[in-house]
Amino acid sequence: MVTRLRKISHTSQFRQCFDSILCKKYSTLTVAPGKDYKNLAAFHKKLTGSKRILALCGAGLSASSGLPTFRGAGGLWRTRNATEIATPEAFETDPGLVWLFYAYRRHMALKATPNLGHFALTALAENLPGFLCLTQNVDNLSIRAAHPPSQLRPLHGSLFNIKCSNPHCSYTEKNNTSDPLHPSLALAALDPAEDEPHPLLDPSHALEHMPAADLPACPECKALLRPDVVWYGEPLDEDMLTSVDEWIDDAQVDLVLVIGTSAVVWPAAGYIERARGRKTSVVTINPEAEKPDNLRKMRKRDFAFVGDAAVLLPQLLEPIIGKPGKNGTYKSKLTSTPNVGC
Ligand code: BJW
Ligand code: ZN
Repeated sequence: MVTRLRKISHTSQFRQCFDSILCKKYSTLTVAPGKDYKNLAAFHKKLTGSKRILALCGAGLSASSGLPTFRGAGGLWRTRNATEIATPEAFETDPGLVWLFYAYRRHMALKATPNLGHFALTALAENLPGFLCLTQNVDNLSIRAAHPPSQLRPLHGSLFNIKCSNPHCSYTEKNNTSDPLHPSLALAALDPAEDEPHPLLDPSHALEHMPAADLPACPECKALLRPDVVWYGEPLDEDMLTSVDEWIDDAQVDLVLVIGTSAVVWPAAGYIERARGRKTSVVTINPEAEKPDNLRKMRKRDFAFVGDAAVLLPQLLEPIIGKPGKNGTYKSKLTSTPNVGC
């Protein structure tokens, strides 16, 4: 029965891929944005009339916390594209390199702090029970900004969850924030002197090949451990996708916030159009929001705001969440909690 359900659900993930291809094919048929597409007052009017809001967040939300994005500037790690390393194939070929990449990102995420964009979304969740936030980010910054877990779906997993790479072994660790995670990954947890590049980011600093036997191993079956994140070609968590589908189907979604994401990765990107009803507005919050590709996808009710999500979100959401306090957060209950797992 479970296998059958999984098959159906995998089929639905594949169907979303086909939908994306159709969407691209017919995207030239969509209409241009309306004249008010960057009008803050018009957006505030839509926002305050919204009961159900869905957000899709990406790496740009954490950019002003100092964490690099995946694509475009900042998407290079040593000489490789980050998107090439985040794959099962890369892990099979060179697990040591992939582990160093993740160990470095764990270190950077632990050093980073949530920004006003994360806190503004937390405040929106606290003020609006009909708000659901889908994040593609694995840095735990939304959790650390005290975003209520019941209103957050970390679609691509977490840097701080570990699992066994053996598909027949169910070993997992939640919220493991050890840094370094393992002695073999100590280089990733190093803090170089100011003005000096991190040795891992300096391509002229050669990396010794790390034999698999030196890497973190499963205490139960001795296979390699791996980060519990979703790589290309891997299915997203079934139960989480079901809960998102159910939430979307429950009632009309009034507003979709597309925050700091290139929205090219599926099934995440599919939720933007999946949630669109006759009266839904989609608002893009991104330094590239006015690029022709985005404007072409927009409909009359949609909005686009160009800039840093950490600056824009507090302004855009102000009618619901108010202004941040002196310490930059909203109300006293919002505190950064570095070691809370998801
Ligand atoms: C700012 C800013 C500031 C900068 N403020 N903004 C063809 C069609 C459709 C789908 C497919 C297809 N071929 C293959 C697929 C499927 C594939 C896919 O989508 N590929 C596309 C690339 C085409 N998808 C998958 O494989 C998914 N699985 C799947 O489909 O399973 C099906 C299945 C069923 C049954 C059995 C088996 C399988 C899995 C996708 C997993 C993605 N994984 C990664 C790595 C996660 C772990 C990690 O973090 O290391 O997720 S890849 C990477 O991309 C990561 C991100 O979460 C994700 C999205 O990136 P994001 O966040 O949008 O970042 P960027 O860099 O792209 O954009 C940043 C944006 O911020 C930019 O726009 C900037 O302008 C902006 N910005 N500063 C606001 N201050
Ligand atoms: Zn195992």
